[in-house]
Amino acid sequence: MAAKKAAGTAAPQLMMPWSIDIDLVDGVMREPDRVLVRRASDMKGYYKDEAALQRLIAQGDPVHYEVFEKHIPEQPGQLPLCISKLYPGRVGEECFMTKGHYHTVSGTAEIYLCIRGQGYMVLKTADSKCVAEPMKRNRMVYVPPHWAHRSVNTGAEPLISFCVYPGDAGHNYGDIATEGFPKRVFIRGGKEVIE
Ligand code: PAN
Ligand code: ZN
Repeated sequence: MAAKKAAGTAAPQLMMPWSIDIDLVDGVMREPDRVLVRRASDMKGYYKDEAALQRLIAQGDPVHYEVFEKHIPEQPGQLPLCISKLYPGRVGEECFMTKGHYHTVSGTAEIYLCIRGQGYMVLKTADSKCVAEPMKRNRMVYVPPHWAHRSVNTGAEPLISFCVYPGDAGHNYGDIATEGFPKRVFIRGGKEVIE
C-alpha cells in the first residue's frame, strides 16, 4: 500500500547516482562544477614574510592553489569531495601552502589521498598540539576530528590530493586566521626546515 503524504508536503528530492572521471596519475577532475582559485593576494597575513608576499603580488599575483569540486549539498549524510591542487613556490623561504581550517562542525574528519607531488599536511589542535604528516604520491593522510589542517608544497611540481569529508563539516577559516599554526615549513640551503 502506498504511504500517504500529508497534504501540501513536497516529497524530499532524491539525488540521482552519478559518476565522473578523475585522472589519478595527473590528478585532474574532468568536469568540476566549481573551481576555487586562491592567489598570493588571497593569502595576506598567512605567511611569515609579509614583504615577500607583497613582492609576489606585485610581480603578477601567482595562483597558489585551486580546488576542483562537484556540487554536493553540504548536508549530513553527503560526502563532498574535491581535488586540491597546490602549486610549487616560496614566499621568501616559506613553502606555498593552503590557508588551512578547522571544520565548522569540529568533530568531523577528512581523508586526503595524495596523488602527486610532495609536501606535508600540517595539523593542529585548539590546545596547540601540532603534527606534520608527510604527503607524497599514494600516501593517505587521515585528518581526525578537531584537527585544523593545511597542506604545504615542498617540491617542484603541484601537490595534488583527492579529499573527502562529511557533508555537514563546513570550513572555519576564522580561528586559524587568528591562531595560525605553531609550525611553518621553509626551504633553507636546499633543505626542508619545519619550525
Ligand atoms: C580541502 C581544502 C582545500 C583548500 O578541500 O578546502 O585543500 O584548503 P583551504 O580550504 O584550507 O583553503 C578540505 O580540507 N576540505 O575540508
Ligand atoms: Zn578540511
